[in-house]
Order: sequence, then structure tokens, then C-alpha cells
Amino acid sequence: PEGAADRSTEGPRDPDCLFCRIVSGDVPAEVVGQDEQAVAFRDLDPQAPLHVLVVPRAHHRDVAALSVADPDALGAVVRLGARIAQDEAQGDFRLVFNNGASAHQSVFHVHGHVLGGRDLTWPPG
Ligand code: DGP
Repeated sequence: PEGAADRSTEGPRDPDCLFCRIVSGDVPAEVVGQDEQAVAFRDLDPQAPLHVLVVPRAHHRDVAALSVADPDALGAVVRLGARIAQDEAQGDFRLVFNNGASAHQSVFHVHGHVLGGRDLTWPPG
């Protein structure tokens, strides 16, 4: 199906996880890049001209957990986000990992928000 991101059967999957279902192609998304370890797709509710989510194919709850369990996959997430920002937003970007419910994490499959394509303000809310 259009948007199917599945290129690998490796890694643990959680059948109840929305982003695992996007990685497997069960739930459609506009995939803009992928490699062996990571998949990038456009956010449903974009906050900037460029707003993609980059996730590891394997299920990990949040960036803190991923950094311990698979730092190489975390590197792959960052590299893929940087490549997309280079292609779509002349290189400058903000990379946000909300870690935990009180930090506005709502989907508990780690995802980096890659934001760019406009001047970004600081501090974030
Ligand atoms: P966070 O608050 O950091 O957990 O961000 C979750 C993001 O996921 C939020 O910006 C909206 C996005 N999102 C939620 N559901 C879907 C979906 O089904 N498809 C896509 N493409 N994005 C989604």
C-alpha cells in the first residue's frame, strides 16, 4: 500500500503501537525517508513547513530507553533526520524528543520531531 515503510522484519514489534503499525505499513503515512534502522514520515499536525517524525523500526518506548538499549539506532534516527532537513530545509533544523507524558509525549514509540523551513523561536513552550 502507499506509504508502506516495511523493508525489514527485524526488531521487536508491538502490535498495539501506532508507530510500529506505520513502520510495518499497516497504517498509512507519508514516508519521506528510510534506511535499515529508521523510518521518517510527515507529522499529521505539522508545526512548521518541515515537520517529520523519525522513528527506529524497533519498538522502544522513549529516547532515554533507546539511548541505553540501542545507541546505534538512535544515531540512525538523528542521521536520517539531518539528511531530510538537508534535502527539504537547507540544513537547519530543530530535533525534539518529548520524553514522558509531562513532556508532551503522547505516542510511546520513540520519535524525533524534525522541524524546519522557517525561523524557529526559543524558548519552546
Ligand atoms: P508527541 O506529542 O511528541 O508524542 O508527538 C506525537 C506526534 O505524532 C504528534 O505531533 C502528532 C503525530 N501523530 C499522531 N498520530 C499520528 C498518525 O497517525 N500519523 C502521523 N503521521 N502522525 C501522527
